[in-house]
Amino acid sequence: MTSKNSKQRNILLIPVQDNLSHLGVKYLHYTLLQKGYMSKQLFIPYFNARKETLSNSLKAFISEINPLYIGLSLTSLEYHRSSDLGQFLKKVFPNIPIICGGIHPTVDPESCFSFADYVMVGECEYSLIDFTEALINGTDVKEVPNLCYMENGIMKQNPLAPAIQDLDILPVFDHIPKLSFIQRKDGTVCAIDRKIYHKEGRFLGRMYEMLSSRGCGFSCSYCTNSYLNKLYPSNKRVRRRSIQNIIEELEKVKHNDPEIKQIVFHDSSFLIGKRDYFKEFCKEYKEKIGIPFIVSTTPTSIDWEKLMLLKDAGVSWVTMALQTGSDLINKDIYKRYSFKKDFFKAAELIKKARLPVKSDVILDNPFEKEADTIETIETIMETPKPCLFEIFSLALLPGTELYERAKIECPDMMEDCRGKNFMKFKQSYLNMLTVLAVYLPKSIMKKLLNLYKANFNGSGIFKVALYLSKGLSNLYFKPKNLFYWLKLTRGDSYIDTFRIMPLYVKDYFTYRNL
Ligand code: B12
Ligand code: SF4
Repeated sequence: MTSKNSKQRNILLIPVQDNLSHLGVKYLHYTLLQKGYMSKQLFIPYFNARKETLSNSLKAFISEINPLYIGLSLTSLEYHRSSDLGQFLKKVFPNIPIICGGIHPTVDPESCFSFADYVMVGECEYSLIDFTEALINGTDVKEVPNLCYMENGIMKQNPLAPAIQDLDILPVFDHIPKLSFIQRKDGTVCAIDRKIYHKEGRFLGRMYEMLSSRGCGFSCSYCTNSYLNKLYPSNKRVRRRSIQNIIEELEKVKHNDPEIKQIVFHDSSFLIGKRDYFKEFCKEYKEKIGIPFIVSTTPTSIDWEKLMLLKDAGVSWVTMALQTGSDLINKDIYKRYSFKKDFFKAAELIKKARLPVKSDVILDNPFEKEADTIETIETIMETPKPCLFEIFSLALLPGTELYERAKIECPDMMEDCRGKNFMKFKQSYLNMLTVLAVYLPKSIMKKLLNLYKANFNGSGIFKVALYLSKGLSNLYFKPKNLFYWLKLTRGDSYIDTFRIMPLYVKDYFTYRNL
């Protein structure tokens, strides 16, 4: 049994990303606090091991709190940053154990032992409590579920604890997270209060990001959800929180920061599920929260009734990914059973509801032929404007079905996804055309595409036309599209559009995504 006093040792959790939007660590931090442990969360958006001012103040902060252990959380994107941080911490604080977790350690635990003493896979709210208790009590951590450790140079992996089925048992959050700190650009580390959160958080700290469920109804071959579905085969695909539990969190959040302008539900497939649940959710949300909100889903789960319920409750937009305009790639390569016709049907309904289309596309797929990418471009051209597509470069993530397939079928096209910038796609003519299709009128795009088809290797005329169109798009069509897109998210009101704009401008230029 852990005594009350021994619980007073600090624990330090660091999400190794360049912003303050981390839900997984928030869950760990709040669960530790709920159980009476002294967890502290530290954000390090500007961390750079080579900058002395940054590392010295980090050293001073960690020495002062002298944590029992340091927990790092990372996606594959943050692998190199985490490795730099972990090695720096090991050098300065050789006696403080480092444990890491998150989606990258879950899919590729072994790769994290170069900078961590322990790795945890899967959902870890309760296994991290077990780990903490074992450290405090001096018992063997090697019994802790989900834990991986090294023994004689070989990685040992303990059995997984079952994933949490009743999400309502988890603590509800605050908008300005409790006992949380940030290392600012000048190196100083300070506690996060509302003023600092509004300066440093994404969207001027005026958006509240949350999850109303875990999991996804789909199992696309490139996505780590396909890996998680295999890791937890007996899980329900989508585990939902009760409506009361979601509303309780949002009421607390609204009270905590009355300046919140937008709620973002990061659920992978918000609209999959029973219709009655949505009816009830939209009614309660409208009555008790009433702040504009954003959801994501797959095109196949959008219908008129659900859209109307969402619109009435104040939805700003519904993100629904296209990924590729090629049905063949969706079906055979991505195992994503949402096709072009589903996308267009949903896009038309969204247009009819006077909401803007927001979608995602994946480029740089080694399995895609030129004709497939052209289909994507043509699908974007046909999408009702104003629309917004976020364009990502495919990362072959370890553990996913597509990764395993690519290893066999196109080994020379494999690249290390650790540290890969998902937002940076290859600079090919077709990729450039894909981006232009989002903003340029169909008539101009048709001419460009015809020129491309006629002059495969990019003739002089094609290049001139392409770069002129790019200039025109950047100077006129893109800003116009973005403005009218934003206006539709605000019920077509100019006043509300100008009011919300400052939230997006800084973020758009910093992170290049919404
Ligand atoms: C919500 C979400 C976002 C949100 C918030 C992200 C965040 N950092 O919280 C936003 C929109 C900002 C976002 C952005 C992006 N995301 Co995202 N996102 C998700 C999503 C849908 C859910 C994540 C989540 O909150 N899950 C619920 C929590 C509870 O789970 P969790 O974070 O995994 O944490 C648990 C465990 O991992 C573990 N754990 C976590 N940290 C630690 C630390 C320690 C010490 C321990 C012991 C345990 C532990 O315990 C936690 C509690 O159970 C996932 C899909 C997925 N299945 O995870 C993708 C996912 C994480 N995103 C992904 C990507 C690629 C991105 C983007 C690059 C854009 C894009 N292409 O989607 C950007 C940039 C990310 C960034 N680092 O800033 C990938 C990452 C793949 C990879 N291997 O790196 C995922 C897995 C989706 C996918 N495509 O497969 N994302
Ligand atoms: S629909 Fe999205 S979140 Fe769900 S498995 Fe496919 S890519 Fe992943």
